[in-house]
Amino acid sequence: MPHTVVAEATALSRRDFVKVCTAAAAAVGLPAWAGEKMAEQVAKGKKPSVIWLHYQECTGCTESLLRANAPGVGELILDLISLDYHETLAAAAGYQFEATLESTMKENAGKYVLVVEGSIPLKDGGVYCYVGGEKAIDTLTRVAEKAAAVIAIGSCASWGGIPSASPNPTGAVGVSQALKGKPVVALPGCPANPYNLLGTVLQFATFGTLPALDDKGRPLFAYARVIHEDCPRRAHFDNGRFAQAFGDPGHRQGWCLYKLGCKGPQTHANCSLLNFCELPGAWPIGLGHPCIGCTEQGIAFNVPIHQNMPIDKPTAPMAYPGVNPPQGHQSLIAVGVAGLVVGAAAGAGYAASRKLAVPPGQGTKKED
Ligand code: FSX
Ligand code: SF4
Ligand code: F3S
Repeated sequence: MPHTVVAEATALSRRDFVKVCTAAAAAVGLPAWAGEKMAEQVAKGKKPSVIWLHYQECTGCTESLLRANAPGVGELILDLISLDYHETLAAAAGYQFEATLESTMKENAGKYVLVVEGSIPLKDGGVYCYVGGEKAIDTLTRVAEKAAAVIAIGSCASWGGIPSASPNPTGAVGVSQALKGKPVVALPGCPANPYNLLGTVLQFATFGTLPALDDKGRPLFAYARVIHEDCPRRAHFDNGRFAQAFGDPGHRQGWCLYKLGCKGPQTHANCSLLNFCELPGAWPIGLGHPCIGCTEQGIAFNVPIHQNMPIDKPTAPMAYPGVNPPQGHQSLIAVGVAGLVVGAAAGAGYAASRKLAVPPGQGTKKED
């Protein structure tokens, strides 16, 4: 067996593990029994081997995975897979570590999952990024050839991200552009939301299949809706209450950030429902910053942060997520299930509308 670089042991009892798997399955839109089935597979030692390659990026995707609370998304993912090669987390180094890549590929040919973090430079023959003495594009092509599935984590790996911003000095592209003809699951986000890796891994490890994707290779369970549809500040948007400047009274009261350049109306992502680090409110809009469209090629690092976006869905939803989400620590289970409930309610319109009135003399109309 290849050397496993990340410890597999966790402090979770089997009962807790089944519980967390079930909640995680629900959070990412899989049936609850998928979590139970996954826990059974893990008990039988059936974990997919994963090779994780790093190229041009900031390592924020790995960092956000590791910064979750316990029992966290990161811990759960590391329980569901056998992470056999990961350049950031490896204890080994040099030739010994590079040998792990070769042995993992050999022993799991056609069965391993390749996760790529970071963009791939193609300009000037790809000379701008070498790892272990080999060009990024060469290692990527070689490792992807024998992979059962390829996952691009983060915006850099999905479509080039920050390294591809104009003037794109290295000719940085995403994995699907570098590997012509190979299906790639893209999980954009800068960093990617760890839940989206969890959902993809859960499905692959349990059923051996990949989630349904949109035309950009993004799983529909996470990227089918724009943030504006599920934003906790949406009631303020629909009632014309906008922050006009950072730090003004509207901003301090949590009003809509549209006029500060929020890209939520055009950005497909689920960070409004499944926040980062499993902390309610830990996402850009939750912290008072407009969305910069980090999951969208053509918006993030392209459209100026404070430029206003067109509105395609002007009609108010049937129900709003709460405008004052609870703050502080919350468990994976609570966040996952809350995310599912909010998503279902907002999507299906079961709950009563909670439109708020504009306080006299405050707020502005949308068209202002
Ligand atoms: Fe890119 Fe991931 Fe942004 Fe960083 O590595 S998506 S620069 S947060 O972390 O690839
Ligand atoms: Fe939320 Fe931005 Fe839409 Fe306002 S414009 S409701 S802050 S997504
Ligand atoms: Fe990214 Fe916007 Fe969410 S910047 S993390 S898609 S709020």
